[in-house]
Amino acid sequence: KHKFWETQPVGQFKDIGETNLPEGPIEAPTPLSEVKQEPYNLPSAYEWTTCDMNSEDTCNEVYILLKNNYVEDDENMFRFNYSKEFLRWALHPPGYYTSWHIGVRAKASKKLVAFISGVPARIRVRDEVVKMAEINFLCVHKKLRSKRLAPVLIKEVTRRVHLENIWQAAYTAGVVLPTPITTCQYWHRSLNPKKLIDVGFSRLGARMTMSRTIKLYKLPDAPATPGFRKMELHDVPAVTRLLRNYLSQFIVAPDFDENDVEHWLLPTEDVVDSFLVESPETHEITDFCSFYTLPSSILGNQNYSTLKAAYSYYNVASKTPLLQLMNDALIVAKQKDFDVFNALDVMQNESFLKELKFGPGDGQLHYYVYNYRIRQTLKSSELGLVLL
Ligand code: NHW
Ligand code: EN5
Repeated sequence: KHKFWETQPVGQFKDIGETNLPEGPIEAPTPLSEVKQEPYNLPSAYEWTTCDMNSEDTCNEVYILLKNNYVEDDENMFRFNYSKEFLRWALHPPGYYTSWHIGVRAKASKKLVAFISGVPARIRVRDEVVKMAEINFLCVHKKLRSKRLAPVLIKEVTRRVHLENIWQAAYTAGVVLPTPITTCQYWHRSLNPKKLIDVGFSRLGARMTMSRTIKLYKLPDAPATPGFRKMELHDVPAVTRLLRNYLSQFIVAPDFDENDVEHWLLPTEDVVDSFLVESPETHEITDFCSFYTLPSSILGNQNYSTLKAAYSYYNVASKTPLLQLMNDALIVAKQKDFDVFNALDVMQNESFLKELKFGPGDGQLHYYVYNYRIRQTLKSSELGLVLL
C-alpha cells in the first residue's frame, strides 16, 4: 500500500500496539562520509534548484507555485495562499540552511514545478531535546502529480538534512501516512459569518436566520483584559520564560530560546500577531496569545477571491483565564478584519473552543516524526507543537 513509506524509518502500521519497542531513534546516524554526496536522480526533463528566498524573483516563483498548487480542502473550494512575507519568515528562522529550500525546474522552460523545504528546530520529546528538521511546503505542480516525484523530493531533503548531521524531522499532513504521533481536529470560529456563508465556508444553521447568526458571533469592540497589549522586542525574555514554563507540560513541544521567540513570536505585519498581558500593578508579563495569518484563495466565487484566516499559534494563560485571553484574541483578530479564527485541539485549546463558539471543521491534521519512535499515539492535548 505505501511502497515509499514502507522503506522509511517511520512507525509502520503493522507495529501499532508493539509496546515493547524502545522509544527514540529508529535508525542510528551514519558517518557523514557515508551520506550520499550527489543529489537523487530526477526524470531527465527536470533539474534541482536551491531556492534563495532572499531573492525577490525566487521567492515570487515559490509563492506562485504554492498559490496555484498547494493544499486544498476536500471539496476543492479553498486553497492555502501563504504570502511572500510569510514564506520568507517561515523559511528564515535562526540557523536556517538555504540548502534545505529545494526546488525542481523544468530544464527547457526553467519553470519551477515542485518544492520542499526544511528548517532546523529543537523539539523536546518527553525529557529529551532532539535536533530536527521541520518539513513543510511539499508541493508538486498539478500537471505532474502521481509520477512518484514526491518521494524523490522527500529523499533529497532527507539527504541534505543528514549532511548537516541532523537525523530526525517533524511534519504535519492532512492525509494519513505511516504513522501519526497524534491526530488533531481543526476548529473554526466565525468572525465574518455572512461572508463565510456566502463563500460556502460555513452554512446557515438549522432554524437560524442571517441576522440571528450575525448576532450570535458578535464580539466586543475592544479586549477586556486590563494590560492587554501587543508584544514588543523588550518582552522577549519574559515571553520566553512564560512560554518555556508552559510548554514543559506537553510530551512533544519545541524547545524555544530567546532567539526563537524573537523570530517566531515577535509581531510581523500580516504574518504573526502576538499579544500579552502586563499587570497594571506589578508590570509582570502574566499571559500571552498569538496567531498567524494564512489566507486561502476562494476557488470560483463571483464576489470574493480571498478568505482571511487567523490560526491560533502559542497561547499561555498564567493569571487571566485562558477563555478570557482567547476571547480577547478573537476581538483583536476581528478588529484586524480576519473572517475566521482557526485552532487545533492541541495543548489546552479544548478548554475554550466550545464556549467561544468554535465549531469542528471537516479537516484533520496528522502530526508525524521521522526516525523517532514514540511509544504510543498521543492525545492531541499532549502535543505542544504548532507547525505553519
Ligand atoms: S502537508 C502538504 C503537502 N502538500 C500538498 O498537499 C499540496 C498539494 N499536493 C501535492 O502537491 C505539509 C502533491 O499531491 C504531493 C504528493 C506533493 C503532496 N507527505 O509524487 P507522488 C508538508 O509539506 C506520498 C508525505 O506520486 P503526488 C509536509 C504518498 O503517500 N508523503 O504523489 C511534507 C505516496 O507514498 P506511498 C506524501 O500526489 C512532509 C507518494 O507520496 C504526502 O504527485 C514530507 C506518492 O508520490 C504528504 N503530504 O505528490 C515528508 N502526500 O508510500 C517529510 C503524498 O504511500 C519526511 N505522499 O506510496 C521527513 C524528511 C526529512 C527527514 C530528515 C532526517
Ligand atoms: C500543514 N501545514 O481541509 C498543512 N481545512 O477544517 C497541511 N474546512 O477549512 C495540512 N470542504 O470545516 C492541511 N468549515 C490539512 C487541512 C486542509 C484544509 C482543510 C478545513 C479544516 C476547512 C472548512 C471549510 C470546508 C469547505 C468544504 C470548514 C466549517 C466551518 C464552520 C463554522 C461555524 C461553526 C461550525 C464550523
